[in-house]
Amino acid sequence: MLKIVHAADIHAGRPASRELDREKASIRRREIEAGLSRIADLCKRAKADLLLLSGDLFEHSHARATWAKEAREVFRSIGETRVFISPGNHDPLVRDSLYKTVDWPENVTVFESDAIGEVVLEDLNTVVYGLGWRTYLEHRRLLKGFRKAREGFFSVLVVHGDVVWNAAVSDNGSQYLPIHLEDLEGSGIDYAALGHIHAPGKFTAGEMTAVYPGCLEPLDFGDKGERGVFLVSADKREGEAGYDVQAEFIPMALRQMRSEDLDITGLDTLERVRNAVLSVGDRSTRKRDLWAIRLTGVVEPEIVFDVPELERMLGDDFFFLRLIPDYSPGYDLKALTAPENSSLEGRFARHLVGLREGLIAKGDERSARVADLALQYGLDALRQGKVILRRGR
Ligand SMILES: [Mn+2]
Repeated sequence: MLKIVHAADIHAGRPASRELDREKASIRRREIEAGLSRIADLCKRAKADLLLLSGDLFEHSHARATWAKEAREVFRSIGETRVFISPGNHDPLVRDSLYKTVDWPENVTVFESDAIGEVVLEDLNTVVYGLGWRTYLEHRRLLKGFRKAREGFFSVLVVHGDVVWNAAVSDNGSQYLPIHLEDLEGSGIDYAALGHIHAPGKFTAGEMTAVYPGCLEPLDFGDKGERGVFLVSADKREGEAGYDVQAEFIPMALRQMRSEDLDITGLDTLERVRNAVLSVGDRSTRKRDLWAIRLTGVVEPEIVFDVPELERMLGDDFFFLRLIPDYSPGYDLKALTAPENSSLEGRFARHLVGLREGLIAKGDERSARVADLALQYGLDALRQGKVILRRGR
């Protein structure tokens, strides 16, 4: 049985979000850089024959030469595992690429051409095909018409690219090496080791199994959920052509990105909001993960929470916390819009509520939302002499 560890999009060197303070940014950067050695540990434990790295291993403009030296030693430490790297859009084979300036160990193959190359591994009855990016954008459909050159081997393709799902409808002109499903289906490949999409996913096209392992560590707040690598095994089918391919997702990320809504209706002090925020998740995930918490609900109009201060108060409880105010002021619209209310506030509220309802009736949700905000800001201005921004940052 052939054993493969397949990873992509490590993005070593990537600077952490500017929102992180210096200490945490450097922790995070180090964690992302060290991802490769955790993958190597898995290769040793699983006795992997192959390690496939499908691009964006590092960021050309940010990766340190010292990281590349560490990476070289990590690869050397898994001498039993053959490593295949297909550079992507963040680590293309430009002139001063670390792929060219570092003396990589013998077990490492970097696909340096943007034409598909092949490496035949007779002892494993396997052929590995792959290609590398040479520029930061690649609009060419480089796999178009590709067909494996050899029969009778287990065939693997390593490539960083963008599967275009609706190619039959329109080729949307991806700038990230568009791959049409027919390019994979017609290739005769058994396993396509893809990279570029940061969420893990697996699909089949004909007899072929294709996997996007996703990024190793979440890199942006959009990268929610587990992140990791795929452990793949391939077995020749008894007495017939083809292989049974199993691809299992192995979570490996040290931290997760989390988003939650928190209803703070009725809370009237910073301390109470602080305690409510501390009811989200559990102690260990708060300490470990990067959180974005949206404060929703209805709050007394006079109350404005100092969100940066709140984040400071909670700084030790979360690895990282971003609070997004999105609550509404609890103006008593029923009393304000009552016909007998002849105050300026009353007339203003009746006008805006009427406007808003008209817009809702027309199905114009967006303008209705603007009218609602105008109502809140107007009432703030009339009652408190200032406009209060409760939303967004
Ligand atoms: Mn990437």
